[in-house]
Order: sequence, then structure tokens, then C-alpha cells
Amino acid sequence: MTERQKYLFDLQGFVVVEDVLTRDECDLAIEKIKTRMKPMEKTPDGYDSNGTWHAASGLLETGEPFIKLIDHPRLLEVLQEIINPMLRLEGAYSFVRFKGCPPFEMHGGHRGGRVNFRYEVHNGQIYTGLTVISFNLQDVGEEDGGFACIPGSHKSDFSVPAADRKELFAVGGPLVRTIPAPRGAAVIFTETLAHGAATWQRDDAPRYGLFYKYNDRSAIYHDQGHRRPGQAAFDLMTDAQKCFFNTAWQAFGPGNRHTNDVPDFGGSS
Ligand SMILES: O=C(O)CCC(=O)C(=O)O
Repeated sequence: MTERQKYLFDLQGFVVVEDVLTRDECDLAIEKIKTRMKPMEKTPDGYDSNGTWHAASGLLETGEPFIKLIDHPRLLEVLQEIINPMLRLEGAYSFVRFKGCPPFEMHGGHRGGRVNFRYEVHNGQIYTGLTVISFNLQDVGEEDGGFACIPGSHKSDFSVPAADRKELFAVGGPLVRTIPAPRGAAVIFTETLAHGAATWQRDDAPRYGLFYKYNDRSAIYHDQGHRRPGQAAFDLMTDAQKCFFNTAWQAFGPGNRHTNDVPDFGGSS
């Protein structure tokens, strides 16, 4: 992680890493998402999607470019610095959202949520928990909608007062910014940050969002059931990549192993 990235991540709660995916890889990812996306009846906030929200899962089973993103070196150098050298990948999925879709309402926005929702810095070392990478498979301008957040809110010690939430957390309100980034970029943000997604404004194409959620290898936030990759995906991974799907433990795990850097799933152990 460069000094610049560390400064920006600490200041804002997110950092943009450009040129992670090539144009061809973005096109390939979109083509594969199209084959797997299914309409969602409700948005994550419970609104009728009216065909404007789709979800795609099982992406790792389709191979590249999804597999290489599990441990992309330019992303790991950030994630390992802000979470822990040993990481878990809790989920990899896509939301496809069309023009006029209901927003993904703002969530997160104060630290103190223990292991998953934390943000601290001691002696120059950042400590955060659940962290998301949002890959831009298209160029996204500020006016297009998409990923939105309140920069700096990951350091807030207070929750937004209930009476002020509607106004202060409104997408398009006084505090919330949409974050532009070019095609191929990765927006890395801590879930402790107040964040969500603004209504997609473009009619030339839906927003093909691609999200990878990382945590400390000794912590789990999401139920892993349907998020666990299938054997077809493990067959495509290196041993180092399989370790991102080990269950959460730090010491005395399977076979009395003291470390969690040997694959448990789909590997030889
Ligand atoms: O759709 C987005 O860009 C935001 C994703 C999000 O809010 C999340 O992953 O928690």
C-alpha cells in the first residue's frame, strides 16, 4: 500500500485503484454476468425492483477474470494492510441495475461495531474489518449514479440520529457523494463507511456492479452457505486462492494446524 493510498483511505474510508482489469477483462466479466443474472423481486431494502435490479452469483465457477481477482496483488497490498495479512473472501457477486432503479439506501457509518465494523489507527497501522471491493466494469461518472458514500464517516463515533437519518443519509442529500472511477478500477471501501448506491441514471447500459467482500480470515460476517464456491470453482484455484475460503479460525484448526494458510475446501487437506 503506498503512502498516498494509506492517506486517502484513512481520510475518506475508501480508495480507488485504477487499471486492475483490462478492457477485455471488463467485457468478458460483463458477458459472463449477463448469462447468470436473474431479476430480483425486491431490492435489499425491500422495495419492489420492477425489473430494475438483477443479481448474479456463482461467478467464480465461470473462471476468469473472476478467479484472478481473488488475490490480485495490487488489491492484496491494500487489503492486507488495512484488514490482516490473512484474508477471507466472504462473497463475490454482481448486482445489475437499470436506469431509474431504487437506490441502495445508505448503511454503515460509525465505528465501534466490534470485529466486522471497526476503524482504528494505532502507531501508523490501520485496523478495519469487513471491506468491499467494487469493480467498475464501465466508466462511471459522478452524474451516472452508482456507488455513493459519506467520505470520512468511517471515523464517526456516533450513529446518525434517527430523526436526522432521512435528511442526512439521503442519496443526493447534503453529505452523500457518488464516486466516479474509470472502467477497470477497483473502489476499495470499508463497510464501516456510510455507503450505498444512487439510482442509475444511464439508459445506454445498466450498471454491471461486481463486488468482492473480504474479512480477516478469523472472522465471518455473512452466512457462508450459498456464498461458498462450488467444487468447479475450487478446481480452477491455486492453493493460495483456496485459503481465502477457509472457515474462520486462527489457531488449532483442522489437523491441529496453527496457521490458516493451507486450503480446507477443495484442496488436498
Ligand atoms: O451497490 C453499491 O455500489 C454499494 C454496495 C454496498 O452497499 C455494499 O456492498 O454493502
